[in-house]
Amino acid sequence: MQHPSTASTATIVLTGFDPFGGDTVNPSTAIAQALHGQRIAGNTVVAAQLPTAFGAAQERLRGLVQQHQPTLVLCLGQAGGRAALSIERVAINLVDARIPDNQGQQPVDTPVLAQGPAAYFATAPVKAMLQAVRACGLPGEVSLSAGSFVCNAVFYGLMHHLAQSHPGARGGFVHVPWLPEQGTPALPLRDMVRGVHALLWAAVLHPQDIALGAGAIH
Ligand code: PCA
Repeated sequence: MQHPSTASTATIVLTGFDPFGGDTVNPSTAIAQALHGQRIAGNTVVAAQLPTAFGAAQERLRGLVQQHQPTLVLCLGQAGGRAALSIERVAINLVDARIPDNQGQQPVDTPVLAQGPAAYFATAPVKAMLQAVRACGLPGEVSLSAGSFVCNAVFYGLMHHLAQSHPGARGGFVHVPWLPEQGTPALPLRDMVRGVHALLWAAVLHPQDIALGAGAIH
């Protein structure tokens, strides 16, 4: 007989990206790896790294969802220049790459998915996640743009895939600042790990989001 504490097979898939654009590290993958195996309210975190490449990242993520049948998928990505854990609310159906991806692809003004809707919202509870980050004493924000590079495309592809094939699973995306050795503004890895751990708990414990004003005037 299985021990009750190990009986659950519910999974959270938590991904980061490999380094890109000349960087040698990517905090998103370091955070995901640090949380691999954590138990979060009956769910086990499975961490994985996605390639910073338009086509390959989508394929890898779809494979992970197929394999693990997760209740929640949270993708992390690096957003150099941002100062806070940046909880993305919207994924848009647009690719406009300012730099090539890690396979040399640099699409400009193409849809992520021809015939797809203009945008998807995160189904993870962004306000509850924000509240959890702030309760840790860490900088957090709800962001209304995940950019137009690989992260936005992966986020869009994830939300489309979940909507089509896994309606019971929720999805979200969090952009994270640089590590101190990469530039400023930055957050230490241990703080980002603490913040993402807290927001994962909030995501699992809040089937419905909370009402908390966090919008932008511009
Ligand atoms: N950040 C990039 C892609 C990979 C990553 O970590 C982005 O924001 O699109």
